[in-house]
Amino acid sequence: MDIYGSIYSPYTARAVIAARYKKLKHKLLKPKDGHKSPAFLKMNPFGKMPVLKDGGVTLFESGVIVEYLDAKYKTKRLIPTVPKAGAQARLIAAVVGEYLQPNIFAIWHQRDPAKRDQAIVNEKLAMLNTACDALEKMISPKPYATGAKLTIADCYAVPAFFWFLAVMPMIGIDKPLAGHKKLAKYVAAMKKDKLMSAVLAEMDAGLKEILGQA
Ligand SMILES: N[C@@H](CCC(=O)N[C@@H](CS)C(=O)NCC(=O)O)C(=O)O
Repeated sequence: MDIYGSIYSPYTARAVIAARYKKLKHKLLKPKDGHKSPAFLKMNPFGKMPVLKDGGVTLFESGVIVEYLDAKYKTKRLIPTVPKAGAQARLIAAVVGEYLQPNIFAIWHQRDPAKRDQAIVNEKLAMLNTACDALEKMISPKPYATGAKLTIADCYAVPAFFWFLAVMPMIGIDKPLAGHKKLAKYVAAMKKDKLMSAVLAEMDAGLKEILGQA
């Protein structure tokens, strides 16, 4: 199967983590003529990464891709089949996807001090704080977000916290998880995890490249 995208994208990283965890043979490809080319727009009319091609199946939207992979390739489930555990994992993923990731990117767009709108930054910081407070209560870093096994929650949370830790210093917040001990413990554990540490290193290299620091 092919995943089109770049791993620095937290959305692409969700799909890549899912595929790697399940040991699915796949290639991560950059769209040949960019993600706004007619060929790419045929796969995703919104021109966004990731896109998955699995035989005759073409999908976009990272959450849909992760769920598809889990439903089709049932070994190493990402969404626990027990309803309560499945809901807990999905809920963490939903909070990250709805309340953490978008606000991190909103602040990323304010990273240039010369163009910064501090009112937007303050508003988004407050929303991020609420999201972190919620996740602090939901995550059990043992070592994964819901316990001993990697789930969909980690597919979402690990890339999001990578971006969180990268972006907050850009607005002068050097220890963004100082007030959230469980989240800090989770992030530290994920940095030591074999699969996740490789993804994090690749995301870091990708981010440095887009920032021109590579
Ligand atoms: N809801 C989409 C969001 C995908 C998304 O926003 N991807 C970004 C990369 S981080 C992208 O491709 N942006 C390019 C653009 O909007 O032109 C998903 O979950 O897959």
